Amino acid sequence: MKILYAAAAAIAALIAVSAPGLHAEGMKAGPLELSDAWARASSGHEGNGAAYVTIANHGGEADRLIGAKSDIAEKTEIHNNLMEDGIMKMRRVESIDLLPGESARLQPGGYHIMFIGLHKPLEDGASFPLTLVFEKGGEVALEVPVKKIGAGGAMKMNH
Ligand SMILES: [Cu+2]
Repeated sequence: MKILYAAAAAIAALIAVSAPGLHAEGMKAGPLELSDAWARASSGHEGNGAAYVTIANHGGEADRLIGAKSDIAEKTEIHNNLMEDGIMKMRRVESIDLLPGESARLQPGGYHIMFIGLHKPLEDGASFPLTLVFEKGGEVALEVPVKKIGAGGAMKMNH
């Protein structure tokens, strides 16, 4: 199954590179479908970055996102944003549940893939490879386009 996933990821990466405008179409990896992957462009002095993706589980069994890997930063972690004493804080989490028939949406203000210690800024219009690790689905590689911070996206990041 691993080989199938790798092939699907390679094809999806090719599509992402050749047609950067086509990101509404999800990328299938077994019962999982990844769509709307993007990362926030970082400014020059910012050491951290974040990426977002929607993960749909079309299968009959639950799976879990248990990790993420990239070589753009010293550490790549799964995080969640939580409101604590009226302040938005981020916490590292071990996993994100992917229930059958449901979608987990990683988005600003909620779950995200965190890059700690970026080797270089994430520039608008660029893209980079990210590998998501699933408990049952194994490793799935995708290409993440970098986009400018949108309106309302300037959330303070407190670790
Ligand atoms: Cu974070």
